[in-house]
Amino acid sequence: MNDYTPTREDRFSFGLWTVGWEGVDVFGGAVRPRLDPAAAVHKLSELGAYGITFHDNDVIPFGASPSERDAALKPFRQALEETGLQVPMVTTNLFSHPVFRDGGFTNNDRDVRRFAIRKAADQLDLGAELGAKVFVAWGGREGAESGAAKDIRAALDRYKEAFDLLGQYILDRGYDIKVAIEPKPNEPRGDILLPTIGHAIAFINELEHPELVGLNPEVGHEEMASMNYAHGIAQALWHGKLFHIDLNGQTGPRYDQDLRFGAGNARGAFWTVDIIESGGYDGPRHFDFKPPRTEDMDGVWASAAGCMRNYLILREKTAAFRADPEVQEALAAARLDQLATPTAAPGETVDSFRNDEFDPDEAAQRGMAFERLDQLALDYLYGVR
Ligand SMILES: [Mn+2]
Repeated sequence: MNDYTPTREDRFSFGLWTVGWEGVDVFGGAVRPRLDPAAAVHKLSELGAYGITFHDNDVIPFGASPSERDAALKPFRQALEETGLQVPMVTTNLFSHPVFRDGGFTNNDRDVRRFAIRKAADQLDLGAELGAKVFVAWGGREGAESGAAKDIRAALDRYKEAFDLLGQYILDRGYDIKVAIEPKPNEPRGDILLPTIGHAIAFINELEHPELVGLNPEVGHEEMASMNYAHGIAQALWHGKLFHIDLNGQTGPRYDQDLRFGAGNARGAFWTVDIIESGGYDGPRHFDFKPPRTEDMDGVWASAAGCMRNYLILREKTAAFRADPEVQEALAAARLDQLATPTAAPGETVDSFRNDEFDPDEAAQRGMAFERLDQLALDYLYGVR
């Protein structure tokens, strides 16, 4: 029996802001002390993670002078060297400081937009230096609460302009970094631009360098919009756009819960691991969760360990499900092989099968046998198979 102990080969990574969340929410202040970034690196390494990710201001205070910046980075870099922990992804905080009250890249104030792009470029420089391959762009403040205050078409022009400028910056500097947009429907803004995976994919197609930009879909963000996360990342894979993932837990369309991965919608988590493991995604298994405010630091680390443990449990269960001969048989009964077969044979046109013999009434009698197949999956999930 597997004891579900993570190793670096599992490629688990955590945002510094996840285990470092002090518990400040809309209704209350901090419940935990600030977590030293270097200490977070050591503890995550000890727990079996291979990577840590961060927003610029998770490590470097906003507005730091060059010497303050170096001083803040020094112990963090040293901890990375000591542990061998990787920095596979970096991101920029364009939402906390009051200057971003109306967002960064789509702020109505042009001066703020220019500042936001400079701030993102600075973090691209640092990410490149630390070996990051992905730059996540979560536009949490890019949105509105009211109507006329935001001209959505103009805002999308500015959003595109920001990604075009940063894409050119990446090319000019020769950085081996791709950008991953993280959709979210709302919170903190009443309505956020690029609210779902689908909106973001359509937007990327309008960019100057669409090849540099893909997605970082988060479980909770899609489920807040009542979307099916596994379907969403499957579509992102289909477009070749799944550049990164944010794993966590959510219970339906409510506030962004950021539960540890595997908590919340457990059935959704099963299919999420199934598609990640079988769909060709080869990036980090990154957790973006918030250890609840109820927890002290021991609880924080228990929560982080739980993310990895749940992933490994589900990885084992989904692999067993896929390998089960009875499942193979149920997949065939559900005609998955037919779905994988092109509707037209090579060279056929619509006219080729215009006169096919077909009895709709007879075909209408065929059940799809999906329930038996799904129950086999639930038997694995519930631990009885
Ligand atoms: Mn979230």
